[in-house]
Amino acid sequence: MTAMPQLLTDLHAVTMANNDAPYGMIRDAAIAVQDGRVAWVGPQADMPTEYTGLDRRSLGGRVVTPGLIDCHTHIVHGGDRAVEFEMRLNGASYEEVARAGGGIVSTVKATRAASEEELLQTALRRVDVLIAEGVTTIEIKSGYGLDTETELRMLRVARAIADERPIRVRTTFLGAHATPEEYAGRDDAYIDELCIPTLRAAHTDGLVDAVDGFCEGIAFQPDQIARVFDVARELGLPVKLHAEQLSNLGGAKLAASYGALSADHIEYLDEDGVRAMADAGTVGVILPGAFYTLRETQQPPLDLLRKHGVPVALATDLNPGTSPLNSILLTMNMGCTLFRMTPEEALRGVTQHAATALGLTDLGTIAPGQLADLAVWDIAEPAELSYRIGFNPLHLRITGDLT
Ligand code: DI6
Ligand code: FE
Repeated sequence: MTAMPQLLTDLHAVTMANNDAPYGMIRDAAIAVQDGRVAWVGPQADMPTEYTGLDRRSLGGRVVTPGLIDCHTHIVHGGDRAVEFEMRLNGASYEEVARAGGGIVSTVKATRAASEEELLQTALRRVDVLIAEGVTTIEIKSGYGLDTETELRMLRVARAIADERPIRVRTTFLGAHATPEEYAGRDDAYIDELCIPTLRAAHTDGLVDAVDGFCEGIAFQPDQIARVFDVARELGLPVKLHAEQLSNLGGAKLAASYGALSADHIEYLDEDGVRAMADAGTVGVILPGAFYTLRETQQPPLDLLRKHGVPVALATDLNPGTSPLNSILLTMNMGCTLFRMTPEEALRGVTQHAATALGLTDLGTIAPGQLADLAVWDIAEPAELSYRIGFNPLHLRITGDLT
């Protein structure tokens, strides 16, 4: 479908493109949109005459940013873990919670039991909350099925979300998330006999945009992740990794050696790993929701990431266990308050750098040729997006060629 060309006027463009101004800000700007892409952006007074005849829409002096991108979610899953949350706060030990069927296995059980339609409807309620905050692109992982049928079902639901709502979806295969009960004590067999064949099947069905794993003492070892990544490479799929969340197993370095799009969590990342990420162009994805929920105290090494020029993204990690965080705006606030990111870094983390973490080159900035995914805000300064807690100033969301 070809959208009508449009001229957005009377706005302040927070382009996040690399011009000399903070935030790539252009005040008193206009944006020309043609065929769902930005045709021109600049000071309204300098607008080329070829655009002056387009259908005008005044934005009344509001601030326009790129549409926000949540580059790490587990938004498709069955059930929730509220009772487990309550048990723990009433003093139950980890073992007691596990004996009562809690933890990641409870989400696997609930996800396996849920129909495709149930998974879709529950995910859409969460997606709609993000859409209301100006999110226009979302990444969605599998990883709560851990059997072939349910992993494929999760990925089909993730794809279906893009048919149900005007949002772009990138799918990530996360079969290497945990070992299911039926393979207890046989992690290697799970990887070789179930995870990898399921990845191949999901790829054959066109359901996979990237491949992820959970590299951790309580999950999979680097050599097991490497076997999954070898298959991803063979299939031509980019990789990313949950790395250095609870300990340092050298996951980020491993991921970088496969040219990973991103290494995520990274609280325990060291300078060696940061260097490897810088060399490979791997984005560091910071997930304050999991840090907060787990009451972690080890800070991700932002100064080292800055020193070596590693782009940093921010995401919700929206999942029922360690990050029931359904807000990209609160995620930005947490990035600033918990980790001392600047509001500009936080906004870059959910726009330009989030796009890079997903391998998307035509999203995340407002510039000629980019998809015209935009968020229009009732604010005067971009820092307000990170500053307020529990306040949503979205005025309007525009999604390029999507309807
Ligand atoms: N990182 C985490 O913290 C979890 N998964 C992951 O990759 C936990 C997921 C869960 O508890 O459901
Ligand atoms: Fe995660």
